[in-house]
Amino acid sequence: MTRFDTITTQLAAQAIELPSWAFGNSGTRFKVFSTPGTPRTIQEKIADAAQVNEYTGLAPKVALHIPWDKVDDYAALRDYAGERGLALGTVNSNTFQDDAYKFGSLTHTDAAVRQKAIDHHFECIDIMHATGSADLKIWLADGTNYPGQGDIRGRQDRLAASLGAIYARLGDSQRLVLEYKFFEPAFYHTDVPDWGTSYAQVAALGDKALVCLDTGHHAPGTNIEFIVAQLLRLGKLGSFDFNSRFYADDDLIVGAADPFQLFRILYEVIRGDGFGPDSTVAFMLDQCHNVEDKIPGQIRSVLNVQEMTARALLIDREALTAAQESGDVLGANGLLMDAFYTDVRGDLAAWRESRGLAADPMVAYAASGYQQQVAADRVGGTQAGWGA
Ligand code: AOS
Ligand code: ZN
Ligand code: ZN
Repeated sequence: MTRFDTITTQLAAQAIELPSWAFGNSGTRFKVFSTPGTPRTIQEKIADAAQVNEYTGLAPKVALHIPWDKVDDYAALRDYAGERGLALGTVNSNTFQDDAYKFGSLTHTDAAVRQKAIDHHFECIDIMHATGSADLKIWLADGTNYPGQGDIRGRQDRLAASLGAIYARLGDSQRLVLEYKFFEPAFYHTDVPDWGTSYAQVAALGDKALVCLDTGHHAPGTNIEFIVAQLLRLGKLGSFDFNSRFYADDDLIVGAADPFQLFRILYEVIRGDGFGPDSTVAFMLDQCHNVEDKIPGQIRSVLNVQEMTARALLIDREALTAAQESGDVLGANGLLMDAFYTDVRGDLAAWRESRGLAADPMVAYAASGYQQQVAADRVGGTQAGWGA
């Protein structure tokens, strides 16, 4: 197996983008619990995200959600983040909370509604220019609940036209990533249900349009690493929304439900050159913390990604190829499992310390007193956005 000390340069380059909404209160349709110290503003969310980066060295960017994170002065917000060692990352659009979008946004039959949704994306692109963000992420709630409710083919055509208008507005160094999801809030069909549809739509747009893969948006049993391999092969994997699911779009801590799946995904990312200094694949979290503390929840999440990345980097790829090509089924499987079963926590802790970071970021954060301080300072933390 590959030695840990040979993978540290690769590990040092890892960067994971945090979602601003992970720091706000969130929940289910049954109850939104609040936690003491929840941020009241985007500035406070950024301050909390800076804590995650301070203790892990893994999270130098924060993704924004418009309109939840709307401010008057985005350049000032960029400076505010910069002073805390962070950059502003992906801008997430929102066409799922206005009454006008009840029957669709970019796919709506009414041109005026489509234009409203397109204009919202133009606004997001303007914001990206001010924040220095590279990616516009589009996730659509568009879909239908009943067979016959909508013209599923016509909606695809209107989606293509709307995306074309948005794409034409992108700056040279900006990208559009289109996220797919096979259910919810619509249940009979969604307009971007799977990677194939997202791929078909973005391929028609051009090089600056790519697919966003949210790990929680697949049916149980889906071989997600295969999708990763295929999209990388096609040069169309733009970004990840990492999270865990047990049943639906749970948005739980990445690596919590199935660390082995995360390991397999990361192996295909590494193998397909989706990881490393030359990679253009953005690693993002798309999570919410309903009952656990949010900052430690995010710290645990980025550490889980780091840990599984380390294990995936340990795979002896040469030996694996040799075993695969010689038909050594169990030998090949054994090489993969050896790396997966390797406990890298001790090595990672020692390596962190050698870089001036805390050996155990969870413990160091808990001991810092930040949580108690914000709980005392902040009164009336706001919801992340859902059901607001
Ligand atoms: C929704 O299910 C998606 O996963 C999104 O990525 C969404 O944009 C995110 O939850 C913030 O709105
Ligand atoms: Zn997502
Ligand atoms: Zn989701």
